[in-house]
Amino acid sequence: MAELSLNSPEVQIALLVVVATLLLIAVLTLFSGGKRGSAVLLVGPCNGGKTTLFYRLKEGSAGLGTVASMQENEGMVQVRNDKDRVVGSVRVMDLPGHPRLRSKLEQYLKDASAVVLVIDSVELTPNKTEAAEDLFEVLTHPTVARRRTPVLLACNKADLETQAHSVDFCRRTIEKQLDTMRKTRLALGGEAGRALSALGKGDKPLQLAALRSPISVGEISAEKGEVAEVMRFLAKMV
Ligand SMILES: Nc1nc2c(ncn2[C@@H]2O[C@H](COP(=O)(O)OP(=O)(O)OP(=O)(O)O)[C@@H](O)[C@H]2O)c(=O)[nH]1
Ligand SMILES: [Mg+2]
Repeated sequence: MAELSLNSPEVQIALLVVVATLLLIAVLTLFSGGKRGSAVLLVGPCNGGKTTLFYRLKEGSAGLGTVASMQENEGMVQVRNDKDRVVGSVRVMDLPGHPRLRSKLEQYLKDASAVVLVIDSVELTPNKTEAAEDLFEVLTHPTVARRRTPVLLACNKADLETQAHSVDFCRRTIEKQLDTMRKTRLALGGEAGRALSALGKGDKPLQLAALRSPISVGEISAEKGEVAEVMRFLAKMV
């Protein structure tokens, strides 16, 4: 059998094929956003109902959600389809809403497979700035922007029917607030490291439906166990 040397055309072609394949894999990985994160994050202003939702999803009960969280809760949640059949499980993290405890959000977003922004649809107006700030942090996070991490805007406390704002009102309010925030931040500059382009070009009013990360909006009641919108969202992750 003839010996193959590095200079032989067969070896050089084989090497070329290997290098080209590796390059192709690297480019595909880069453009598909790299690996998906491993946890679904529950974020949002204080009192929105994150911890209540966390226990509802994890244990089927409302838990002790009356105390402001001082630290994260983490657990596995069984995901069920519309026929109530278990289709998998996801790791869920409930983060404290208090601004002083929110500094870890940056870190957690690096490993998020999805984000649920829980807002109180009764107390929306006093909390809209904080809610939009959270959404801003999430959407302009470089990893979220690169991976197009899905986001669910969960309008909670829908059981308080006469006081709760409609899903559409919640969406429009957050959209408007985020638009204002984007304008201010663009004008101020100094947002080094943030993927501001994830919020569009700034030449027309911001629309949640047109952003890079897919954003859905749903009405829930964590307390009453009406969390089908969240389950449907989680089912897309498994
Ligand atoms: N009516 C109603 N009340 C709810 C619902 N979900 C949560 N709550 C109440 O809202 C309050 C705050 O709930 P939490 O789950 O502690 O809120 P949180 O977002 O975890 O708050 P922080 O930990 O401070 O960020 C509690 O009194 C809950 O009982 C809901 O769907 N309906
Ligand atoms: Mg909490």
